[in-house]
Amino acid sequence: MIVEKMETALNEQINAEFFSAYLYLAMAAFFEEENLSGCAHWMELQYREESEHAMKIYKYINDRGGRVRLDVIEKPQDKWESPLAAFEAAYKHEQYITGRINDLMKLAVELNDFTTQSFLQWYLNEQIEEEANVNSIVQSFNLMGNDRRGLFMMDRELKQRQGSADIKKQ
Ligand code: OFO
Repeated sequence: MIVEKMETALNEQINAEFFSAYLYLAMAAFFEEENLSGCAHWMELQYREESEHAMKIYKYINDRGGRVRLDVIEKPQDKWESPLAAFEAAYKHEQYITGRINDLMKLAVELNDFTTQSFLQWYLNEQIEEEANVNSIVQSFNLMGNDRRGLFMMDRELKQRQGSADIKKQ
């Protein structure tokens, strides 16, 4: 059985993960509109990954005999100044999510909830990759500057992303 305080915090994290999914889907739609199908594809896979992150917590709460409570998902921003600005926003968002996972871990430690600590370890590790992946894209965009050919190449590269296992290599 999971204590109520932990259950509430995990339910809030389900919402945060679904918001992440929604934000990345909004970015995918933005890139579609900009005719950058590789960037759109990358973001669409990110949307799927975030939904999986949410569902992993959903399952965990149920497995621990808790109660999943879904809340309203905030409307995401849907326009950015440039492809770089969108990826920068994604990087900032991942840093925010890392902070949230750290807070969840702190709470699990305070509550002596060893099972949840073990469960959250996966998310701590995942956040290292989430931040690193998007930051490396931001760095590539920065190097490229205003080079249109570079943008074309970058878009082609991002199209190669094949799913959660493959993204770690990009
Ligand atoms: Fe769920 O890791 Fe990104 O937000």
